[in-house]
Amino acid sequence: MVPMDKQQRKIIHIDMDAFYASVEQRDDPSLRGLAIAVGGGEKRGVITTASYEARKFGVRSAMSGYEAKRLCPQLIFVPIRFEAYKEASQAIRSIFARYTDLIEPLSFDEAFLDVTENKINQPIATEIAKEIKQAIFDETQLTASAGISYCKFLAKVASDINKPDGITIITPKKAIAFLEQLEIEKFYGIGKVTAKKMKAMGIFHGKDLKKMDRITMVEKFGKMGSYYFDIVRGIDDRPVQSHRERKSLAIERTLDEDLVDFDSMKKYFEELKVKFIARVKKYEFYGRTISLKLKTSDFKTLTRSHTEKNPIENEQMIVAIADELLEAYKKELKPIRLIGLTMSNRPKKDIKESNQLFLDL
Ligand code: TTP
Ligand code: MG
Repeated sequence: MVPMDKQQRKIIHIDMDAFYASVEQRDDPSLRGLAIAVGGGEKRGVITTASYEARKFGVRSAMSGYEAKRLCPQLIFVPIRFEAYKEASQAIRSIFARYTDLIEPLSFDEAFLDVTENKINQPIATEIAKEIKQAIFDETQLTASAGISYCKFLAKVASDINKPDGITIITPKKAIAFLEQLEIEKFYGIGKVTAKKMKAMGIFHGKDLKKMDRITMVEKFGKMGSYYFDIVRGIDDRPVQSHRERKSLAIERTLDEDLVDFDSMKKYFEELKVKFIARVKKYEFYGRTISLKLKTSDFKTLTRSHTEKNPIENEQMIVAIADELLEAYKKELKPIRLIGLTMSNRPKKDIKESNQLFLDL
C-alpha cells in the first residue's frame, strides 16, 4: 500500500484505440475488419499505426511499410488524413471538458483528466471513465481505453492494459504488487534505450528496479533515475497540468553502434526525419527554429540551428532544413553516437491559441 498522507487524487488517462486506423475504418466501411496501416506505403516510409487486425501479425507503429507488408501480406496501406484525426481529437476533448477543466492532453488521442473534483459531482472515477468512453463512442463511433488511478504514472500504464475498449483501475492497495510484476518496458518514461540499459543491469521487472538505491539510479540515469526510483514505489506527485506550454519538441536517438561514415548517417537520418515530422504534426508544434544535435563518439555535443521568420509548418521545408543542417556536418565528419532533431521558438501567439483550444472545448 502506498502512503496516503495527502488527499488522494483521482486521475483518468484516456487513450484512443488504434486511433488513426480506427478513424479510417469508421469513415470507409470497406476497411472494417481488415488489416490496415496508416501511412507508410509499401516501398518507403514508416507507418503511423495499424488496426488491431494488423497487429495480430506483429505490425506496429513506426515500422517500415516494407517490414509491415512482409509480416502481413494482405495489409492495406491507407493515406494519412490529419484533418479527420484533428476533428476527432477536438470531439473527445470537448467530451472531457464536460467533466473537468483539469485536462492535460498528451497528444491528439490521449489525455490525463483530474476528476478528484468534477463537474458532475461523481465521487467514483470509474463511473466517470465509463461515461466518457460511452460518450466518445456515441459521438465519434470510436473506442477508447481508460486507466484510473491516484497518480498520472499509474493511470497512464493502466490505460494500456485492457486495450482495446478497456478499462483498468489500479487502486493504491494494488499499486505496489502491480508495479513489482510490471515489465520494465511497460513503465511510462522508460524508452527502448533505457530498457536495454536496465536489462543489462539485471533489471527486468519492477521488483528488480526496486532493489536499486536512489544514488545508483541517479548515477546511471541522471535526473530520470530519481523519477524511476519513485515511480516503482508508486510515488508520483505530478499534477495534471492544463496549461502546458511546451517550449520545444525533440526527437533523439542513441545509436547501438556509432555511425562512422556520412552515408550511413544519412540513411539513419531519413528515418529520424519521418519520425520527427510525425511528432511535429501530432503535437501541432510549429516553431521557427530547427536544430540538429549530434554527439560524437568522444562525447562532444554539437548543435546546429536554422531559424526562419515564420513558423515552419511545411513538411518539405522541414526536410530541406534538416538535410541542410546535416550536410554542413559533412566537412567535420567524426563518428557519432547520438543524433537528434529539435523544433523550438514557437511564437507566443501560437502557444496561447493552442492552449485556448484546450480551454474552450
Ligand atoms: P498511440 O496512442 O500510441 O497508438 P494508437 O492509438 O494507434 O494505438 P493504441 O490502441 O495502442 O493506443 O498513438 C496515437 C496515434 O498517433 C496513432 O494512431 C498514430 C500516431 N502515431 C504516429 O504517427 N507515430 C507513432 O510512432 C505513434 C506511436 C503514433
Ligand atoms: Mg492510442
